[in-house]
Amino acid sequence: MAMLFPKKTLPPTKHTVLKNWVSEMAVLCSPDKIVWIDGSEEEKKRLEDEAVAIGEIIRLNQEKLPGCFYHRTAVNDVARTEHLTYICTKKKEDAGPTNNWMSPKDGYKKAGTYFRGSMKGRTMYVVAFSMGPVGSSFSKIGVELTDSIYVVLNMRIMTRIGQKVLDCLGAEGEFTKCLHSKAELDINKRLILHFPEDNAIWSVGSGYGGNVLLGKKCLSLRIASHMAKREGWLAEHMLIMGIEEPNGHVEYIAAAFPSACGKTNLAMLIPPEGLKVKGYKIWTVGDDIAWMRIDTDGALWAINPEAGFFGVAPGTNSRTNPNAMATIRKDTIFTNVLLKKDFTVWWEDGDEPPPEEGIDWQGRPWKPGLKDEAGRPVKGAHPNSRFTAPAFQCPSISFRLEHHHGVPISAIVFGGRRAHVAPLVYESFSWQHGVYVGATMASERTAAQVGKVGEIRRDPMAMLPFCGYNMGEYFAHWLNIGRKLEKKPRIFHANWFRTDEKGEFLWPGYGENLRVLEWILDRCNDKPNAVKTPIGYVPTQEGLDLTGLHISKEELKKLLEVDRFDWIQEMESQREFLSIFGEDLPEEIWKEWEEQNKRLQE
Ligand code: O2Y
Ligand code: MN
Repeated sequence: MAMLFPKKTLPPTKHTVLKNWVSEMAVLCSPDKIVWIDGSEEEKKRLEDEAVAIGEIIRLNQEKLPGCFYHRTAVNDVARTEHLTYICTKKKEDAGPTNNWMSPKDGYKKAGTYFRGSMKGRTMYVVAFSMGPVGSSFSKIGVELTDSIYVVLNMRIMTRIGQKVLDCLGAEGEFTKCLHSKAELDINKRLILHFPEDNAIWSVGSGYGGNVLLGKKCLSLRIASHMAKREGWLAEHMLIMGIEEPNGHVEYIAAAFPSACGKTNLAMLIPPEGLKVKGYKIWTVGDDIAWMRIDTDGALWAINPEAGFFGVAPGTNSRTNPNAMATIRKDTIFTNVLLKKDFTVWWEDGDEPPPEEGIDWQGRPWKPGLKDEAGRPVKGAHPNSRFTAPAFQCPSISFRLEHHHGVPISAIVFGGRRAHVAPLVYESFSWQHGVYVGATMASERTAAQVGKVGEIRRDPMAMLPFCGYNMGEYFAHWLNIGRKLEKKPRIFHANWFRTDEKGEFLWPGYGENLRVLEWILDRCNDKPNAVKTPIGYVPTQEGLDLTGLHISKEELKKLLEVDRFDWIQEMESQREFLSIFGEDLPEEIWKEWEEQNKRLQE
């Protein structure tokens, strides 16, 4: 069904499949207008002015926060909605036991009813974007159709967009078809659907973050993990950072932690005083996603497909993350934080004391000490409020972010938030053992999360919400990659959150985590500063450089302890979890589980 484009907005591409698809989606959504995004500065200015005029964003104090804007989402639309997120494959088993599944036919039909006519009175923006540097053979192109200027402005920061991407796509290039409409912002008519077999994403009824910036979790993890399985690479929920050693050599690590474990802080770490004298420097390549492949040298190389940070505001301050604070001083979009009278922003656990008054994330007047009807404190900023900021503004950004080839990975770190059981750090015995460690990693629920405090949530490789196919097959894919790698990164597990009997953290975290990374790099260089335990190699008492830290011998012992009693219980919990995958779980993972269980019983 061809639709005529108004002359002014002639599609700036010769890609017939793309043009036909845009026409077809326009017929479905009935926008008043179609605008092809070129990515220019003039266009940015125009979109900002228009979004301000219609109240979609608020211009912040341009003297104090140049180029910054404020956005509030609907009250029921403040986080990813995992229960409305589906993998739509022909066969249910291809989505696996950990994903919501819908058939493609049902998915298109159900979401189609929500999309029909949803853009009446609105503009459909056509945003061509590249995940990864434009033109790199490791990058992937997507085109997002959206009726939200907020989405366009965020995509502009988080990805590379516009004419240069359309040019790179040419007349026949492959792209992911991403359709988004806020529609009625009705949670009962919200769906985030992934069609890996069609290379398509449909998101409707939301205007927030991970649900609508379709290049991020939807394309770069769910769709990309499916592509990666087919094409022989890895799409992972990992930060990438470079550690410049005292001799000037930079080693890169990739690390996977579940959401809310401080990934952004770790990626932008500043060396603590005690280690700074040694001459370490940290280079941030990415804070959330890593695409990794085996290169011709037989090593694992990674790119960060994103170009910006979509970080949580509350808790971000000059102590926890000075680099993030420097990054968001200009050209940043703030979402759901508190708006101050002088049109600057505030959030809980930031740098400043609460303002005397402000407008909270729900648009209501707020002042410190405010309580709701039930007597509970009312927060000024939503706990999941965000900043969207360009990566190049980060003082620790690595020039390799724009490097087409990426960076070689020396170590992979899996981590979780465990008050007990998991030591501060340990090294797996082999790639296969490391995959088992990643497959069984877990976090305990904190008071800040919904559910029972302390409850264990297994989150393999931090990919549970993001793996676009059967996770049993995903583990098999990891094992296969290991078989092909000639220079395998070593695999570690870290836990910054171990507590003492009083519930106090034993490890100071933040910049001090570099001491653990230093040990990890020592291990990659075969330093014998480790002792063998049933679960892997743990630092010797002298293995970590603790210069300038006040940690007693007892505390260090507790931090590094592998308690057999706790671990035997842990193994039972792991067995229960692994059983979910039935026949799809590779036998190598069971073998690693059994051998570790045996070592613990000995
Ligand atoms: O709540 C959202 O929509 C965003 S979630 C998110 C954002 C940036 C990086 N990681 C995450 C995550 O949940 O892992
Ligand atoms: Mn994430």
